[in-house]
Amino acid sequence: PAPRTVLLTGAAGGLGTLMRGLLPAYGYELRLFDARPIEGEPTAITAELADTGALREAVRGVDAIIHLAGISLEAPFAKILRSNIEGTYNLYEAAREEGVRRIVFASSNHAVGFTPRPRGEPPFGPGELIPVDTPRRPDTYYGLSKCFGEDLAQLYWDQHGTETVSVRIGSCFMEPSTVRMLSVWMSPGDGARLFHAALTAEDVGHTVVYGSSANTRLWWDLSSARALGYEPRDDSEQYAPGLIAEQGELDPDDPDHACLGGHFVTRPPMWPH
Ligand code: NAI
Ligand code: 15L
Repeated sequence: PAPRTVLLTGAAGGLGTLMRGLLPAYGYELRLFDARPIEGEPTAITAELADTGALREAVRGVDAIIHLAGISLEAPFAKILRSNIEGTYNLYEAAREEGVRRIVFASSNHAVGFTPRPRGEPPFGPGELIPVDTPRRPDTYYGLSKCFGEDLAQLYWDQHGTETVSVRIGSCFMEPSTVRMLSVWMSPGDGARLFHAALTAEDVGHTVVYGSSANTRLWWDLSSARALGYEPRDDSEQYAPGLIAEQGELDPDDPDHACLGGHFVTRPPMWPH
């Protein structure tokens, strides 16, 4: 049966807030979890991923989990270790103990951020798009923690039969705000479509997908996402003229623009907290 009650970790964050708005229309009842309280949501669980007791209670009785909680930018290793590595382990353990079968894990393009991006004129053909099985090349400790999450998901599938769809999200914001984002943008509507597909597709085992819209300037292969039933409806191209007029085309010889991870490979943005 399709999952109905879904735990959304990281529910107070940017993506969590977008998904709180969009996923209920698919029939999901969301249980919310975040270290930060959420205004207007008195039933949300306010706890750290380090609080294994709270986590175990939070996952009890849900049909599936969308795991967004974590540090979403670069940070000192000790912080990444606690929130993203140990935190994700704690979540998987809680899910195993409570018998939750399916997790959708918010991985990131930064797990493969040092991969050179396709060069030349878009749209890029099948031989040029970055496949999901390209070798991991994390661009930060942050990206490294997403590699860990993907490997943890594989272990929990092989060892315990816990299913995961790891979504290597590009940039999910209301609108693309940089020329790079024209290639990696995932509209919020497509994000909800992809999470819904990841929650409902059958026999996913551990599946890795890229998370983006069907952008004209797309850099990666969406076929594993489409195989889940995902049909993206959006394309960032309408924003291209304005952004290119403002910022110029990407120069592939500029180290800031040479790789999938963009400026994360040169000047990683730091988590402010
Ligand atoms: P965000 O930084 O806005 O939200 C993350 C949330 O996680 C915050 O509300 C924070 O309080 C919570 N959190 C952090 N550490 C925690 C801990 N130890 N225990 C409990 N809660 C904790 O990030 P955003 O943009 O909403 O991203 C959500 C997830 O998706 C993150 O895992 C991020 O790495 C991933 N992602 C997001 C992308 C995007 O375009 N928004 C792109 C690629 C990946
Ligand atoms: C990420 O992984 C970050 O969480 C998000 O804030 C964006 O910076 C995104 O990648 C990106 O690559 O644009």
